[in-house]
Parts: sequence; C-alpha cells; structure tokens
Amino acid sequence: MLFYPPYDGSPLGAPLSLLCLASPLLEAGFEVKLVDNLLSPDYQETILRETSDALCLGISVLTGPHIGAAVRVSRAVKKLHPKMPIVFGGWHSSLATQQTLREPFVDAIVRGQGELTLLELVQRMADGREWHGVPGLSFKDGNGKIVHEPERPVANINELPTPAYHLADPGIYAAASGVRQLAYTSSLGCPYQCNYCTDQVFYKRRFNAYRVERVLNELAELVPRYHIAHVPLFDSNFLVDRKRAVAIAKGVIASGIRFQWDFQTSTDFLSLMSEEDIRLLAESGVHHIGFGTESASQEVLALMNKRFQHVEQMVETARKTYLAGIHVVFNIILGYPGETEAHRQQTFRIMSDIAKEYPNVSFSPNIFTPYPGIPIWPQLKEMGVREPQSLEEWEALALGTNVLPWLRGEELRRLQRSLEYFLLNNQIRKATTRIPWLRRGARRLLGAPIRWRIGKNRYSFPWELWLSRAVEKVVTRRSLLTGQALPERTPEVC
Ligand code: B12
Ligand code: SF4
Repeated sequence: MLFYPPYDGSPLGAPLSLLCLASPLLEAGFEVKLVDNLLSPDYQETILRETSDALCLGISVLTGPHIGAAVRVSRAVKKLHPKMPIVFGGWHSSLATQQTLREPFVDAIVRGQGELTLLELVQRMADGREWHGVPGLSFKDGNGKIVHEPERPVANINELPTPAYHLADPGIYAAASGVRQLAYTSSLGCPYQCNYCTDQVFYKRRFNAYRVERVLNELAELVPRYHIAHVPLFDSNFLVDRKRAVAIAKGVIASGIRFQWDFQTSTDFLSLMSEEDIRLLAESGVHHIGFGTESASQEVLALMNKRFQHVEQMVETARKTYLAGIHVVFNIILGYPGETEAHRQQTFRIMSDIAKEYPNVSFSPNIFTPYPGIPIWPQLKEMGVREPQSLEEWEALALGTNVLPWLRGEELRRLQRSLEYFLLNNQIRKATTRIPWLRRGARRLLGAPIRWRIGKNRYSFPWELWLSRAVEKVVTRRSLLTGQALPERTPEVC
C-alpha cells in the first residue's frame, strides 16, 4: 500500500512518485493500492482497514505540511498493526534520513530514486529475507540499530516502465482542480548546483531524460485515453537539452493531439533558443513556463551559486516568450543570506522594468526557506539558523513561514512593505493595460507614486496599500452580497 499525504493548494494531477513506484511492483506480480486524500477522502480509515493483509505501507514525504498526515497515519497503523513495516521515501526522508528514522513508527527509508530499491525491498519482505545489502536503503535492524546501505546509482529512466497511470483516475483530480491533468516527467536532474537546492544531492547533476520517441509515444497514448487538457511537466530543468525539447514540440504538433503543457527551466537555456524554436514550443501547446530567476542582483546570484544566470538573459527570456505568446513566471527568493536591502531594491526595480516592457511576465516571490540537505546549511548554522530536530518541527516549515535571524523586526517589515508595493505596481499595470480607453499618460500617472516609492526606497505612511486593501474589502463585500464574481486575482501573490 502506497500513501501520498495531502498537501495545500490545488492538485497537479495524481501523485507521480507513487505511479512510478507502482509500475515495477505490478510488473513483478505484486498488488498495489494507492491512497491519497482524493482517491480516498477517508484515507486514514482506508489505510487502517486495508493494511491488515498488506506486505508494507510506503509513504511519500516532502518537507512541510505533507509531514502531518504521514505522522498521524503511521502512528495509527503502528498502534493497530505493530508488525506492519512502514517505509518512508521521497525528498524529506532522503535528505533527513537519520533524523526521520529515529522516529519509532518508521522502519525503513528508501533514499533517492525509489523504483528499484522499493522493488528489491518488497521482494525480500515477500520471501521473508533480511533487508541487509539493499543499495539505497536505510533501516532499523532486529536490535533497533540504524543501518545505512551504500547509495544506489541513479537508474537511466529510459529503462524504467511507464508510470502506472491506470491506478489513479484523472477525473478525480479534475473534480478538485477544474482541469484534467496528467503529471508527467520527461527528465530528471539539472546540471547546476544552486546552493539552496537539493536537486544535485538527489540526481548528481546528471540530466537523465526519456528519449524523444518515448515522450511522444506515451503522450500520444495517455492524452486521448484520459481526455487530458493539460500536462504539467515535473522536470527539474526541461531545456537542458534544447534539441530534444524542440523535437518533442515538433512531434506533438505533427501528432495533431492538442493539449496545453508547461515546464520549469532556467533563463540561460531559454535565452539561447531562437525565436522560431520558441514559437514552435508555443504552437505545440506550451502556454506557461516557470523560471527560478530568484534575484536580479548579480552579487546575490553569485551568493546562490547561480553565476550561470544574468539579468540580460531574463530580459531576453521575457522578450522571446512575449513574441511567442507564452506566459512566464519569475520566481524570486527574498532574504537570502547576504542579500542587503539595496540588492532587494535592485531586484524590484529591474523586475518591474522587465514586466513594464513585457506584460507576459508575472512574479512569484517568497522568503528564503531552508529545506533539509541544502548545501548552504553549514553557513546558515553559523548565521544562527537552528535546524529543525524532528519530523514535527520540519512540518511547521511551510514555504515562507520561517523566521531568519538576519531578517527580523523593522528589516522584515520593510521587506514586506516593499514587496507589497512591488506587487501592487504590477497589479496596477496589468489592470490598467486591460482598459483600452485609458491613455498612456493616465496609465503612467496612476502608478507614479508607487514607482517613486520603489525607486526611492521610501515606504512610510503607505496610503496606497491602505487604499488597495480598502478597495479589496469593498469588492469582497459586494461580491458576498450580490454573488457577483470577484475579479481574477493576479497569479503574483503567493
Ligand atoms: C511536482 C512537485 C510537487 C507537487 C507534487 C504533486 C504531484 N501530483 O505529484 C506538490 C504540489 C505536492 C509539491 C509541493 C511541494 N514541493 Co515540490 N516538487 C515537485 C517537483 C517539481 C516534481 C516531483 C515529482 O513528482 N517528481 C517525479 C517523481 C517520479 O519523483 P519523486 O517525487 O522525487 O519520487 C521519487 C523518489 O523521491 C522516491 N519516492 C518518493 N516518494 C516515495 C515513497 C516511497 C514509499 C518510496 C519507497 C520512494 C519514494 O521514488 C520516486 C520515484 O523514483 C519536485 C522537483 C523535482 N524535479 O523532482 C519538487 C520538490 C520535490 N518540491 C519541493 C518543495 C520545496 C515543495 C514544497 C515544500 C514547496 C511549497 N510550496 O511549500 C511543497 C510541499 C508540499 C506541502 N505543501 O505539503 C522540493 C523538495 C524539498 C523537500 N525537502 O521536500 C523539490 C525537490 C523542488 C526543489 N528542487 O527544491 N511539489
Ligand atoms: S537551476 Fe533550478 S533545479 Fe537546477 S540546481 Fe538551480 S534551482 Fe536547482
């Protein structure tokens, strides 16, 4: 039995990790039951009922709110079936293995890519064999001693079977998200080493991608079969191999199958592509691309070990995607260790200028959140960040909720205020460009006080924010009274 704990936010399709894990188990003749809060709204009861004759319970765990249900369910299962082996896997338990395995309800952890390690472990369970010698596994032996087996090399994904999509009806996820989606990974890994990211720890900087034909064959089969409207690609950095990406786009166009798709990548790769190739991406259904731009200060980018990225590439990315009609989101990390207020202002100014020129650009800013295993942890500890010491402490670490020792009190308030102004500026620009009769001069005038504040870094007596909040309240009230739909929120505030 495999369990994906509930997460906040709209579902992005079935839990892909579990579909990938299920396939080799099914091929080897095991029965697999998937559980999440959408397939089984009463997931805890389902698990308690159905684990009575299971070989084991596997749980996928990401850092943050995901952990809560994983802990609750594990405790309940251990109480009812004390001998049922509970195996954790996924990013959190792979990056905080020793700490997670100390919890009494965790018997084993599959570290990193899970398909082959879980299969080997389950085969041993079925045969009643011991667990020693399974590469990629950490577990408690008969005496409760924690054993870490050596790493398992990352397998070539072309040699792994197609995820078991038939185990999770996309209609169930569509009912919750409003769109029929197929979560799909065409590649694993990214060659870079940003020091706030653990991709390098998991996938060793190796770009491990399906061959073009496999992507095209799988999409040609799965999209019509499940009436898919949207394919979010879960690749770490889709454009590492641009030739492959363009071949996939051409193949999708040639197949005549229509669906929207999107992916994440870095601006250095996209900016190298020709306008024609980016138009091909758009023509094949790419409507949105996410970028980890993070900062527009070259100094902060260097602190993040992101020297491969430059502001000119962000501008070029915005320009080329604008011409192709693709919406892009630039993620921004605020409060990174070493970032000063001047760096932040520079980021807000440059990003505002890019969005002014290219209205297809939106922003997703977040306060830096240190997840387990990120390479910058030793420096963070020196700077006074306390590393959470248990699963429960990591659960409390939802994105942007943490407190950083160098970002407190007045400094934090100023950051929040400047961020609000930055987002308000973009909202006003987007809203006013939607009013065709508003003259260019009037448009500029409306945003002028805010641009002045951002330019001068002055945020006292924030009357524009009060006004905007008051307007928002009135609109919400009117909507509640009249049932009139609220205007669409900008995707920038997250
Ligand atoms: C898609 C995605 C999500 C989706 C997944 C939805 C879905 N339907 O599957 C959702 C929305 C849940 C999500 C949320 C978050 N995510 Co996310 N996400 C990803 C992303 C882009 C792809 C994950 C994926 O499906 N990969 C493909 C599958 C096949 O791989 P996989 O999930 O890693 O699973 C394999 C192994 O991990 C292992 N495995 C996984 N589970 C299990 C369970 C068992 C029992 C076993 C044996 C093995 C095993 O085997 C699997 C097959 O090899 C990754 C980045 C990446 N490139 O992987 C980030 C990533 C996993 N997310 C990350 C983060 C930070 C988050 C959030 C914390 C961010 C936030 N906004 O709060 C939240 C946490 C959830 C919450 N709020 O509770 C980090 C991980 C940090 C961490 N320590 O957990 C990543 C690595 C991004 C990054 N580079 O920093 N995410
Ligand atoms: S470019 Fe993105 S995926 Fe690659 S290491 Fe940096 S943050 Fe991670």
